[in-house]
Amino acid sequence: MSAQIRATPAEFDVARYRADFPILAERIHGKPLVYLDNGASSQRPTAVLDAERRYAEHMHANVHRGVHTLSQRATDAFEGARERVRVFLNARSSREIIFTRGTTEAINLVAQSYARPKLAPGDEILITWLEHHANIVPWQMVAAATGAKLVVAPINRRGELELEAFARLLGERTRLVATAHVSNALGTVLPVKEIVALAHARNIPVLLDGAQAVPHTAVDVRALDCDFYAFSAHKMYGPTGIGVLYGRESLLEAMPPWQGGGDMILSVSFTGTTYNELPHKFEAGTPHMGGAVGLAAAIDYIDGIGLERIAAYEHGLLEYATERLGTIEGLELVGTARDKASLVSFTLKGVHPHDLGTILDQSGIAIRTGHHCAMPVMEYFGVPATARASFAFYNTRAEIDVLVEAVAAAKTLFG
Ligand code: 7TS
Repeated sequence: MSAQIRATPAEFDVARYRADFPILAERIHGKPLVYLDNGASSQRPTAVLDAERRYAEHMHANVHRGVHTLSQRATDAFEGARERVRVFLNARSSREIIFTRGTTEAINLVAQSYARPKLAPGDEILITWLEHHANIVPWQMVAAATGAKLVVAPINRRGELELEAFARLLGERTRLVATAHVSNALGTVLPVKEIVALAHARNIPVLLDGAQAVPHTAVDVRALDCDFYAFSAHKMYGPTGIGVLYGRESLLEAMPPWQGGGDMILSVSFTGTTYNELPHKFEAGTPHMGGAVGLAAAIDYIDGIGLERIAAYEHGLLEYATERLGTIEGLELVGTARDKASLVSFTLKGVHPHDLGTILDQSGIAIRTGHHCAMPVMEYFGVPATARASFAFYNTRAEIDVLVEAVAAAKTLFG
């Protein structure tokens, strides 16, 4: 991610931050854990674990329904977390913050509740070639149900979106643009401000999949001017099972609920049901209150370090890893965008990524191998899979050295 501030390791007290993450002290096969699978799920600091535990020990009851003290505490904690997310995203109102199970559910909500009722045969949804399956399949599903078409904007060999081609694909029939903010398979940072401006010039709303962006960069939904923004807590040092859909209030207001049940209604009778107000209209059933509290704690934790400093430090890790991995013969980077978040995807001649992943695990190194739920990206680059090391601010150059040595050793073994 482009960084204005350059933080050297000396200015960024990574040892101190590492101490906040108990799991980083684990040993795997007798070796210190080198956790480089943050793109799949990041680890949780004590501050988050403590917040979840405090909630369970002192606040838990069901929300929005009891008059008893614990129910009020739980409601306050849950709604407090919503307000924390609002501030984090700089949204205008907490009515625009919907808690979901994660990015996947947030995108499905927009697909089913915003897109599906609007789409007619021949209408188009525009995505890009580098999307995670979570930002492909929900659109294929609504397209199949409505006769709409999925249109895919191309990328180039560096793994960057071809912005001019994207602009040309915005047409009379485009009803929605849905694109990643940062690609999980390649690390590419997309020019989301330009994307939004191009789409808005034609009155087309834009959904941004921010799953891989929020841990690495400050997101301001008002500055981005996007209409929907989705992310998961578990990729930003929070718990699993909780995520967020930000939606522009005027759009959310006009959308029908997508799941029915408790909490999303004001009154129910057999002659008709009145739906609750935003954001509750989209939160049927008992939500993941402990998760929301954990997410708020993760936001506090990240803010305490500063996303600018995190981005700058991680940028250093990315540059170091790119340079060092580049010295290994037969290693090819997949995804070399000029603006990249801190992950490296690569192939190694003669070694299948899955074998590489298994060998690295023997050295205590956790990376992800496979198609990264982005099969069209693999198809584009003509590879079945890649190995991916994705960095967090708690990773170090010494860990990258361990990775590079283990990859080089694997190459010797197989090569
Ligand atoms: N969008 C992007 C860009 C993602 O990277 C992911 C998860 C999702 C959506 C789905 O998020 P979820 O929390 O709802 O599952 N990406 C990955 C990954 O890269 N490796 O494992 C999961």
